[in-house]
Amino acid sequence: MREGSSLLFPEDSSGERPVQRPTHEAHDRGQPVPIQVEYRILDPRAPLPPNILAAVHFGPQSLGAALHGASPALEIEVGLLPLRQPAPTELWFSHGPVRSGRDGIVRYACDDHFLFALIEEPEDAYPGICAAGEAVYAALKRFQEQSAFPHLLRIWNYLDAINEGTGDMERYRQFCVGRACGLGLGDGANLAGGSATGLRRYPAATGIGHQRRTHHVQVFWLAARQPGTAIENPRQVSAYRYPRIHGPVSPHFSRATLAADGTLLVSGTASIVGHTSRHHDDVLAQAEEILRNLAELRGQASIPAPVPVHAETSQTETNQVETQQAGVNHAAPIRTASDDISGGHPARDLMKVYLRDPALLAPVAARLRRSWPDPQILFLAGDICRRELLLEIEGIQPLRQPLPAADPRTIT
Ligand code: 3EB
Repeated sequence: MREGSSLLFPEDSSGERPVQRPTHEAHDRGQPVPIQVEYRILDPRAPLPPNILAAVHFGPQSLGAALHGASPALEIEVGLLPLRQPAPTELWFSHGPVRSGRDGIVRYACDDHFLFALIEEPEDAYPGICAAGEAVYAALKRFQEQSAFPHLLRIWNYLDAINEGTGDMERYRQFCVGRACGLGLGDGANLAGGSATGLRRYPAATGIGHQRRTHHVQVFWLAARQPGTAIENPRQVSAYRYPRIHGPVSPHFSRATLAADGTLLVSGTASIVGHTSRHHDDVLAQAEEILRNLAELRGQASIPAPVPVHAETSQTETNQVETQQAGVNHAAPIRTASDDISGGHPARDLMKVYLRDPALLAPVAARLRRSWPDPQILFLAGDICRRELLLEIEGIQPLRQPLPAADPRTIT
């Protein structure tokens, strides 16, 4: 591996690896294709909407694969309990024809611009979570090295019983060891603090624990033909530089990826300042800290903060989702550049909120609603990778760029 670059997230793809040639190289040079994603409540009896690259379903029930099998989209079932019903599906829209397939343990779907891929491995096929994580990440790395979509933008990691085990044997910490080994980043001792390798560029990520046993390690990712930019948060020590007290091997991810189209893909963000967990037993204080971290990240990516909402809404949660789906967006002050091509679904911030204790939903939801004018927020019950943390929030923030004032679409 070349010093200073990462196979996961190469500095420069030109001539660096034998990739399949892109079908439409012009796209690589031209205007970046927008990432289009939304949460939508689907009729479980209906087929997936057209033009879907990937559909991420949440909940214990197996909803997607059997019923939606006609679509080439990659369908993913995340076994975390949604805290509001009906639960939306996360839909990643395609741009042009979708091809799907399987390569070893990797299932994938791609269009000409983006690839979504999934590995789900039964844990009992391995001696432990470390070995399972290593196998998953070795397969991911191998796949990505051959891929026509060499730029890994975003990874999600879901595992069972994430806080089980003590000290360095905690399953999350062991998963981090396996992840680094699978990526070929050397043994744990060399990686503590992340400085030994010189590797600095990682995709954004989420690492969350299932609250019921699925017996599987589930890792899925978004990769692109065009590179993104890794963003770090000055309020937080980069995760890959965490000191040894947090485990034998640092977690390898960036705080966010700014994709080529300006979409900010924000990693799971917790109440961590420096490298230390803050506000151990106070979920609202953790929420405030997370909002500060998110605001700092937005600043780093030069995206203006959303305008606070002062009026409480009387709509039910379901109505809010439906209103947003209809494209009504009274709170957002500006339209976004990708509105033009999103077929009547204005680009919006998406947030996914993982709560260790579902009983804390009401106060957290009330607090978040004050800061985010038009979020589509998906609340899930999930365990955070440090046991003192009660809350973690990830996000997708589309490019915000005012259209010219004369454009009639800016008049609301
Ligand atoms: C943190 O900041 C919180 O191991 O992939 C967030 C996002 C966290 C991703 C991962 C872990 C991961 O350290 C935990």
